[in-house]
Amino acid sequence: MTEATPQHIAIPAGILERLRSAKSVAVLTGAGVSAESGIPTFRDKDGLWANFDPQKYASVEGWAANPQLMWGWYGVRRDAMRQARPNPAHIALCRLEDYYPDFTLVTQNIDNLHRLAGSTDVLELHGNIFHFRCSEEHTLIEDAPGLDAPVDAEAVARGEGQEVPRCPTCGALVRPDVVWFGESVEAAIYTRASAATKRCDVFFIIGTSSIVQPAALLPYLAQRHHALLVEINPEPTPLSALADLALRGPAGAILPPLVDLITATPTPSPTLP
Ligand code: BV8
Repeated sequence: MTEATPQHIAIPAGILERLRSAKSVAVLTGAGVSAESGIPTFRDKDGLWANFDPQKYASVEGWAANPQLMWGWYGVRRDAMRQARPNPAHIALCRLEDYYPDFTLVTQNIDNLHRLAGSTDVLELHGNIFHFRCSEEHTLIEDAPGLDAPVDAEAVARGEGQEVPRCPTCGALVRPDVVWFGESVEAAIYTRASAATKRCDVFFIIGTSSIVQPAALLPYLAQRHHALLVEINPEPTPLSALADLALRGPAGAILPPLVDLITATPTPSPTLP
């Protein structure tokens, strides 16, 4: 059976049938899904890490060494993410959530754009930049003096720290509720992500370099449990060789027509009179 596919997406009929008939689907997204919302990725040439060393700026050691500079750097990113809006990739993933009976979205992104797009029950492996917690008690903090104070982006770029708000309960420094290098992903979240990965019929890997652990282990777990692996990324990654289908291009351009194909009601073949 040949499928009328959008110009730039050629999907073998057998794979398209598996995509259409799947009951349980899991998706892992990375920074590439938010690239078309104007948020720089981590490792692309114009990525975040191009100017900032992740070990210095997104790690436990970095916080211990200079919490004021870390607070400033996260404040600059938070202000940029606050301006960002979901792009067609985020919206297309909401359509997939509506289509599949069992759908789990796991993201490495901290920008809140999946939730803003309407995805429900998003598993945020690396936390959320708009949430805060006490650096000592680890309790979530919704309000504290200075929590919303704007940061001076130019001062931060010059390496100048910004004043860090204090926990209203114990006075310890407030930190972003994100997972830094050298910190464990929240066990309950990773357990749910692993369970969804083990039971899924299809596992999408979208916009991630598949480098950061333990998120990068999930596609291998999916494959061990016989899921169909679909990668969407303009560039090849360490995972590409494992993928059953690798769609090369920006997620915002590929996902909408792909979801159209998956959710289309196949036209019944004409029956002879
Ligand atoms: C941990 C939050 C246990 C903060 C981030 C083996 C096993 C276990 C751990 C390790 C291990 N080896 C090394 C480690 C340690 C480390 C790690 O993985 N290091 C890497 C560098 C090798 N892992 C950890 O520390 C993790 N914790 O393992 O706990 C433990 C406990 C104690 C001591 C040791 C271990 C915690 C990792 C979480 C770190 N936090 N972010 C913040 O954001 O500031 S990671 C950061 O990287 C972001 O979350 C980001 O999302 C994530 C992954 O990057 P990507 O999303 O993939 O982004 P990237 O730029 O790399 O790629 C973008 C892709 O998009 C590219 O492929 C590009 O081609 C593509 N793209 C571009 N445009 C588009 C596009 N795709 C589609 N459409 C487009 N338009």
